[in-house]
Amino acid sequence: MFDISKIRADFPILKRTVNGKPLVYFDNGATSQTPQIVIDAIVDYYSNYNANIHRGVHTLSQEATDKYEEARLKLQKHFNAKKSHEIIFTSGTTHSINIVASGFGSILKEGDEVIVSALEHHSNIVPWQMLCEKTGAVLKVIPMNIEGELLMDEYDKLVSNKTKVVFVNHISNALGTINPIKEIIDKAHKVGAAVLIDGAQACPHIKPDVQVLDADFYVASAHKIYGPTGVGVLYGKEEWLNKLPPYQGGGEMIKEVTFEKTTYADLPHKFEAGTPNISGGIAFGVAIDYANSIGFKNIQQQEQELLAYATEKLLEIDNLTIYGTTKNKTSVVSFNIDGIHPYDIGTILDKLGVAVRTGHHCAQPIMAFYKIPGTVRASFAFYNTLEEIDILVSAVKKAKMMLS
Ligand code: 7TS
Repeated sequence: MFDISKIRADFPILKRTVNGKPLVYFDNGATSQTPQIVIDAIVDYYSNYNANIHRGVHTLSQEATDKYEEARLKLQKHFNAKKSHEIIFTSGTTHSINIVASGFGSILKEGDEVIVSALEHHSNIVPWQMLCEKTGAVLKVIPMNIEGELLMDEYDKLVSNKTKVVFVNHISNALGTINPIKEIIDKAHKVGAAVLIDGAQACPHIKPDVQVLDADFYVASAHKIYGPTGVGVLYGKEEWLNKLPPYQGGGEMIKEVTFEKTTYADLPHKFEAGTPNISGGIAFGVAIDYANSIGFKNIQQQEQELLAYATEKLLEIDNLTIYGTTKNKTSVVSFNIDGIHPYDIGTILDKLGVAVRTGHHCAQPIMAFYKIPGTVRASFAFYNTLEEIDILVSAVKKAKMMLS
């Protein structure tokens, strides 16, 4: 049973007030909130077994190593990776994408093509542009329509034998669109191209199965999946991870070092140079356990109810436009009111205790498509309620009155 008051009690931050009002946290797309059980895992690590991993013979180091590797196994199971060494701990989605994009620097040749979508976060654009500058590869873009959907007919025209890698998000952060990634992957594979899926916005809502998807790379950040900041995951098929060169050199990623030549460690360590975010990795595993204990079906059901209600109520406000109107979307409502800057609405909402994100959401090409500077984005999680949406709607009405 989905008991919302019990669930909300898991998140201590939801009890706080902001500007004298109860916090209404609708910025889950930027970072989700953290349940007590995840906070406890971090405190437990620093209180009881803080030590470096993979090196000590002493008890604390072994305990820390065991817990960290246990977290890797939890992620392997969650994403359904074939092998645990296909799970690389990173500092987050941005880091994961940079590892892959930079690795393709040794594979791409001048004139090769790479394909991105119009719906990407800057994290999944800029590293690839840097790669194109370095290699002479050409960046092609799958365009979008006014609903915020990718034009798959156009994608069909872009994919060719020149295509070497395709990188798209599973879900758009600015609009909430769920992209047809299975179709994108299958079509790319027909021409032998690799596919990276940016799952940063998907993983809070969906349990991805990397084997069913047949994704070559799938990346995400713990802090959007009820875990801590500073830790993320790069799933990569073994064959691809073996093909890519290491991203960073340093301790723990080597087999043998001499001044003449260094040989690299096997997976996953080849991509995990230096001391990682140990407590973060362990807490990531706990967060994944927590999300699974709620159940992704329950998460989606609650969020879809919130999305439908918020969409209906916000559209009752005159001169309010919602961007991202596809039926196939997650719990994100990105909107503007004619003649009012999103930042001004966000500032008034904050005075009323409602946290939203305003601006271009690190997706400037989407804003350019709609010819707007940005939007107000309310992004909901399963611990949000219909009552909170009523508070948002009346706060937006108040802001509109004050700013018109
Ligand atoms: N990709 C997508 C689709 C994202 O939404 C984000 C962060 C990133 C990559 C980068 O993740 P990071 O953890 O490495 O920073 N998105 C947002 C957002 O929508 N608001 O703040 C951060």
